[in-house]
Amino acid sequence: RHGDMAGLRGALIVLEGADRAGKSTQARLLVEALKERGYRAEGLRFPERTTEIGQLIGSYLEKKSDLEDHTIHLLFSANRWEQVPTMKEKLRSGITLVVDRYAFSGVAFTSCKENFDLHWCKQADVGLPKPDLILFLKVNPEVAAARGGFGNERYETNYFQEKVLKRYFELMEDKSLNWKVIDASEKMENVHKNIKDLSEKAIQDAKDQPLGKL
Ligand code: T5A
Ligand code: NA
Repeated sequence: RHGDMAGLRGALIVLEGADRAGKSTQARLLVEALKERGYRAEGLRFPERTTEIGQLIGSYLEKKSDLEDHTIHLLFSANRWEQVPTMKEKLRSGITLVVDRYAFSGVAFTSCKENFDLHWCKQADVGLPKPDLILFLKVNPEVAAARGGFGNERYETNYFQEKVLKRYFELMEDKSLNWKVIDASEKMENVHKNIKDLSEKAIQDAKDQPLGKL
C-alpha cells in the first residue's frame, strides 16, 4: 500500500467552495476512490459539530443561539486547532486527509461581516497545518440554486454568499498556497475525476516534503 512506506507522510487536501458546490459529496467520493487505489485516506470536516466547541457552533449555525461575531470566529478556529494533534499524527503515519472546509471558510465568511479586517480574520488560524492542495469547487449561482434552495442556517442568503464568493477569489490570489479551481457545475463523475487526478499528484508531491504551516 502506498502510504505504508516508512517516513512518507500523507497529504492534506482541502475542499472549499460556495454553498451546494458539492464539497461534502466530492470529499466522500475522493476518500473512497483513494482507498480503492490503495492509499490510506480519511475524511474530516469543519465545523466538526460533535465536539463541545462544535456543539456551540452547531447551535449558532442553526440559530438556536447568538454569539458575538469575533467569538464565533474564534470558536470556528478553535474547532480546527482541537483536531491538530490528531491530524498531524495521521499525516505523519502516512494517512492522506481529505478536509471538507478549513481555515479559508473561516476567513471568507467572517471577513464579509461588517467591520471585519481581513488581517485580523486570518490570525487565529496562523500556524495550522498547511494544505498541500486546496480544491475550490466553483459553480455558478443558477446551477447551485437548481440543486435545492437554501436551508434555514445562518449565512444561507444570496446576498451573503455572493460576498463570500468574491472574498474566496481574493484569497486565491495568495500564490504561497496551492489553489486549484474545479468546474463543479459538471456531472458528479467528471468533477470527481478531476479532483482525483489532482489529489493523486498532490499525494506524490507531498510525500517527501515537510508539512507546512499556515
Ligand atoms: N463556516 C464554516 C464559517 O463561517 N466559518 C468556518 O470556519 C467554517 C469551517 C457550515 C457553515 O459554516 C460556515 C460556512 C457554512 O455556512 P457546512 O456544514 O459545511 O457549513 O455547509 P453545508 O451547508 O453542509 O454544505 P454546503 O451547503 O456548502 O454543501 P456542499 O457540501 O458544498 O454540497 P453537497 O455535497 O452537500 O451537495 C449539495 C447538493 O447538490 C447535489 C448533492 O447531491 C446535494 O443534493 N450535488 C450535485 N448535483 C448535481 N451535480 C453535481 N455535480 C452535484 N454535486 C452535488
Ligand atoms: Na457540506
